[in-house]
Amino acid sequence: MSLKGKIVFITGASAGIGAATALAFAAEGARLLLAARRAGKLAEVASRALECGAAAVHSIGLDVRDHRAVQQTMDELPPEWAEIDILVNNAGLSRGLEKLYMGKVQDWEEMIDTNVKGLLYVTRAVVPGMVVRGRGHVINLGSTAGELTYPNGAVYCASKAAERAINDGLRQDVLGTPVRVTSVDPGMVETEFSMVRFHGDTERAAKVYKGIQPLTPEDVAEVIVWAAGRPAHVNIARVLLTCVQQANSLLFSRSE
Ligand code: NDP
Ligand code: 8X3
Repeated sequence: MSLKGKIVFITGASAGIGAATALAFAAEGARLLLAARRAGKLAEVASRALECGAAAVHSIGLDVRDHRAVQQTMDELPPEWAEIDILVNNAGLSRGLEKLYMGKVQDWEEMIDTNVKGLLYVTRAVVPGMVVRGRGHVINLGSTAGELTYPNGAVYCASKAAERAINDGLRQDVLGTPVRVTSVDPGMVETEFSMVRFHGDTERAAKVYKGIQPLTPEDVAEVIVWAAGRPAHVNIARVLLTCVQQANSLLFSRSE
């Protein structure tokens, strides 16, 4: 399916997988609706997307945790941007890596509010239009963490297990319409993810990728664009991808 001129809405487009996905859809000539909280970073991605071939870019400062802001932003989109073809529910984060019984409630709330409730708010605001128009594709970012819980990561893993359930539930609920629903579930990808998880502790973040050649954001973006480009009658339900040095959430082969 050609992605040229399609309206692609990407949350969390200011960095990492979201930014790479914006550039990958740009190369296909898509029209990009980009959202995140950091306007400066988003503006940089927007101008790179135009250089890469995006047909047009519209950037939105948005915190997906704010239900009212999400609904209002969607309700007030300029008419030429309102008919979203592809939604990439990518905005997400982890906070902290510690035993559940020692965890910080604020970290839990940030993860659940962003990864679960934020994803739901955006989905609720966008999918009804897809159903009415009789076309659309929702691509959610899951994780290996959603399949297999690892120690000290229970709440992040739970948020991605919830993503998995929501992805499967939505696919059942749009059955009978042409709307497609996909979960793209990567293992370790080197982005700002670990810096955010460790609240800016660069040394701790670097250790995560020690002795590993992790996935790049571009590896994941390629899969997202591939899923979106399948013929209209094909629904890719889920893609699980890791670097070759990772078998699952718990098992790695690190070089010295
Ligand atoms: P990054 O930290 O590099 O990027 C996260 C993006 O999400 C940023 O653009 C950030 O933008 C945005 N974001 C975070 N909170 C909010 C919010 N409340 N409202 C709007 N945007 C928000 O991480 P990744 O690219 O690695 O992560 C992207 C997705 O991929 C996440 O869902 C993550 O869970 C998932 N994932 C990541 C893996 C990894 O190893 N990196 C592996 C598997 C899945 P801003 O701060 O400007 O708002
Ligand atoms: C991100 C991958 O293993 O760091 O979802 O949780 S992991």
